[in-house]
Amino acid sequence: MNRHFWTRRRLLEGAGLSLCAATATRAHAQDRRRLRAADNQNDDFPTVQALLYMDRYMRERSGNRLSIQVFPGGQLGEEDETIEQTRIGAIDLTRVNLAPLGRFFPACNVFCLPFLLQSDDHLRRVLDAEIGDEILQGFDRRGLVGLAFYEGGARSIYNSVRPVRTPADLQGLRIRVQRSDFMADLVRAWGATPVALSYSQLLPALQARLIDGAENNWPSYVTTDHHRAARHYTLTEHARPPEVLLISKKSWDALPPADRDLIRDAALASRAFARMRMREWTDIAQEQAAAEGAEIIRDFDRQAFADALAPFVETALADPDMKRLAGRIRDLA
Ligand code: GTR
Repeated sequence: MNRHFWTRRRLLEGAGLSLCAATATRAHAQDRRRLRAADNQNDDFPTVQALLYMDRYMRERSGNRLSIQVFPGGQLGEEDETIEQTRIGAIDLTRVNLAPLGRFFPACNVFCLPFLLQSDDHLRRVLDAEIGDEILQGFDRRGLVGLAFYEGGARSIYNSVRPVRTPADLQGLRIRVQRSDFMADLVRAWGATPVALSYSQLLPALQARLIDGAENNWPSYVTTDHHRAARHYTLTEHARPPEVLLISKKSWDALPPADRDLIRDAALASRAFARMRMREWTDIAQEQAAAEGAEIIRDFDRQAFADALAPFVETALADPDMKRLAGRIRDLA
């Protein structure tokens, strides 16, 4: 027997197990999948942390075969762009706010209907049940699969010019809004001038006084440093559009069912994690804003802000779908 052959055979027999393992590892490496995820918030923001949590969850349960590469800070583009890129499959996952999605999926605007959602608990009752599922399923129409909602917290108005206590104080102020016609109309109905600007351009625009203010939740106000540039924060809590995690239908359809199940499980687990983080960050952000000189305005006429928006709400509710949806949400208050 050819010595070389004999040695090889012995080697192969003796190392039978590790050979199998090696083959398996090769197969493993072949179907290894690293999904690319976009988020426009900074590294330690709850939504980005939730994506990183999801990555760990998937790695642990797939033996490192399935993972997520997270691109925070708008590296892959502004929300409009990442929605589109995800639709066409250039990005696998994107975490975005529901307000900019309202242009493509009008039902999302219901979360921006002023003063409709009363609290985080109310929002949770909506998102964790039928309405939430319907909205998630609605993304299928345009090449997206809705995986989970993350809470966004309540949005309030802030500016660098003066303390705002009535809608009259907003007259003439240039207030930045997300790319959302709905939000632009809302701000206009208060007498301010809406300016649609991307999230990343907002701080320089505030600093250069190109705009006077914006509206956002506590963690966004502080993690972006807006609280230093626009220190009057009026706790209007006028809208509560949540965040959503979407996966490209193209990426989704290319995955085996077991991987899809794992991704869904990971998304749900990350939702619980994000909630906890969001609560912590909301407290931290409030304290930090106050400690660093923001003026937090709690004593104002909330009703006057709601009254000023009555015609706007009436117009929005002229749409029967919106009216029905808003009614169902109100019933869960
Ligand atoms: C934040 C949200 C971002 C972005 C931002 C904005 O609350 O997390 O995704 O939508 O608001 O105002 O642009």
